[in-house]
Amino acid sequence: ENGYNLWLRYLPIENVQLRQAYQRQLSSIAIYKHSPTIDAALKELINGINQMIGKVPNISSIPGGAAINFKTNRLVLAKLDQPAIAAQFSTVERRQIGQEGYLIKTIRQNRVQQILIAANTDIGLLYGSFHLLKLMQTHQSLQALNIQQWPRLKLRILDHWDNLNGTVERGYAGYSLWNWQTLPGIIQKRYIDYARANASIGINGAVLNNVNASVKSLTREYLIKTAALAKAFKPYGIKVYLTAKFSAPKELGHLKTADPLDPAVIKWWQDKVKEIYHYIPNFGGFLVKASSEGQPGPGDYGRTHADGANMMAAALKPYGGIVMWRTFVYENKKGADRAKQGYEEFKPLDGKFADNVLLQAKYGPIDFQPREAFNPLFGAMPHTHMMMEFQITQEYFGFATHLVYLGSLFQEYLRKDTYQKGPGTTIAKVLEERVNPETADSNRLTGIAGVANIGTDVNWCGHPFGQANWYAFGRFAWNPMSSADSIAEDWLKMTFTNDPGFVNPIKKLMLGSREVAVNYMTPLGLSHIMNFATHYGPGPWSKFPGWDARDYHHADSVGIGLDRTATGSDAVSQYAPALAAKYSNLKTTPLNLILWFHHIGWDQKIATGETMWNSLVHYYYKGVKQVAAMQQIWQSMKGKIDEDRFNYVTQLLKQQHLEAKWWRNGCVLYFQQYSKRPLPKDCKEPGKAYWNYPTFKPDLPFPYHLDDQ
Ligand code: BDP
Repeated sequence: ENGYNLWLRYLPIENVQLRQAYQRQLSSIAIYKHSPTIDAALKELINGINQMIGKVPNISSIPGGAAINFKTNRLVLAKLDQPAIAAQFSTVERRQIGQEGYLIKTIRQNRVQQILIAANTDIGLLYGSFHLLKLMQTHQSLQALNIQQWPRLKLRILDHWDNLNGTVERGYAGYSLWNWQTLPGIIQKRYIDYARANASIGINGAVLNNVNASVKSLTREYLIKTAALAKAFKPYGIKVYLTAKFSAPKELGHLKTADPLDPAVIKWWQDKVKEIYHYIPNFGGFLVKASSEGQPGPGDYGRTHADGANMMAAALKPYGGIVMWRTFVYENKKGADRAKQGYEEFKPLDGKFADNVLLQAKYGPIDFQPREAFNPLFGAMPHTHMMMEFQITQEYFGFATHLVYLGSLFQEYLRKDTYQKGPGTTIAKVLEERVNPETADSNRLTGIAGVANIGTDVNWCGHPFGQANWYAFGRFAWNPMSSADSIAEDWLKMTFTNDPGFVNPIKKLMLGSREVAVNYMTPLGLSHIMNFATHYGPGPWSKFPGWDARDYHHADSVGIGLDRTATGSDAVSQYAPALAAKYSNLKTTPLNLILWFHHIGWDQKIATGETMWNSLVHYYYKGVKQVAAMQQIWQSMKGKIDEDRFNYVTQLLKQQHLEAKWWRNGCVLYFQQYSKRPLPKDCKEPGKAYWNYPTFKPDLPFPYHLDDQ
């Protein structure tokens, strides 16, 4: 068992009663019409059903316009333009599901039962088929189904930070999936399995290349390669997008400028877009990282982000393409609070972006940290389409070595209340554009993106539990108000086993795992204290020209944390007044963000009931203990799942435990230099042998020789 099949493992149903019920209910499948998407659905159903119940269903066709025939039990896969199918559902149901949703219903006449999967589109039928398979994978009854499902966000996109040479920026699961050398001729099975996995959770877009873009991806040669992938993904409802480097008119077009207001530049992009759609008729559009971390952008020509985004959007508009423009901008200036910069640059541009532009903002104002305050741009740009950017790849979460279930993180941010239009203005609502009902219509452009954690590793994600983060991202993209708990449960059942003796304890372990990592990495609202170059392991001592990690933690002889209230950087003022007031007062600031918003004296008592120093140390020690507890729980699962994955996760957890200590020891010893306080009595002195203290060399050796203390 190598994990290749992800959550699409269709294990034989061992419960005889259930298997027999499924066998009766799914002895045949009927469709009205074939199409590439319907055929993909049929293939998945036949394969899944056969694997789970050991019987290949018969496939039959129903003539268009025919009534439902109640002679046999069967599964019917049909669009709602068939009157006999439409008649089974209300007008509201049929409308509500839109262009990508589906309805699943069990109907009965006398003793004959039919399960209908109905949708307005073929892709809805494919999504519905995956839902039915999920019900079987999780051993649910099909007796009385009445399911209405539709996605709450229009664009549900994976961002691949893949370079054309096959490496993946911040990718920890092997190389890029896209083999540019053998494209367009060779369509690997893996591409199709990637598309299946995405379709099974409703992901409908993929940005194929790195945000730190190469113009090469826009050359004719690469467009033809990209077209082959786009064609392969199409039956699965996945559109491809490309990142567009702002300087492309200069680099590829040999123009003197890339100024977005220059007529020659405008023309160059128009021609390029025309060429793209010639090769890729269902091309989605561009993702752009501009005027950010050294990437070129409109700022180079004294133009605004809106000038740049709108110019590209105008070129894409005639073809239905869109622009996703990132808000990730900052300068590492001494004394400047990086958390404020995105808002400062973008907030004044609210309402200035074309209607086919979305701003793609990271969940926090800094950078995919284990925990940040939420990005104040959410809710503050009511006249702009805002799109969420999550990071599924664990750049700041122990790469593919640490078990961190991100479902909890996705849930935390999506449910955050921005208060921008009073209480209840959650980020989910902002993303769904449900805040202003008067401007909300079904065509509104809404979206969410996740930086993919997928590569050529046989199990796709490196860590077997990394798959859960891909899965959870898709489920939250489908419905931002989903629950991390039930997603974890489905994933565990589909990926491992339905045995409650495994599912219940491991679900609990998963749900706690993100907080555990926060505890041993960046407790109480600390951020960006990881090794500067790799973002792996501790580095509160990291120094870099112009700034250093101290700009993020502000530890000194008095205390620790950033004052972001009015007496400090005043970042609090970027939030709605109710929140600004809450965050300004240490007493009302959530405990898990106190060091994000306040500089706190070492001896000051905080809500834990202990002093700041003792609390900080206790969090680090607690994190390490929690990983040890995770190891123990995992050990008690021996025999409940396959040996291969059991042993692999065992090793990974052991490594995670070593590294949690690496974090604890590094951070506690480093901060102790400032606090000059002893460790609380119940905390054993961390081993110092392997640290080059007190010089705090920026790149500490990897802790292979960590002893078990
Ligand atoms: C940072 C990553 C860097 C990315 C950047 C981004 O370290 O590799 O290029 O985000 O999002 O977190 O553009």
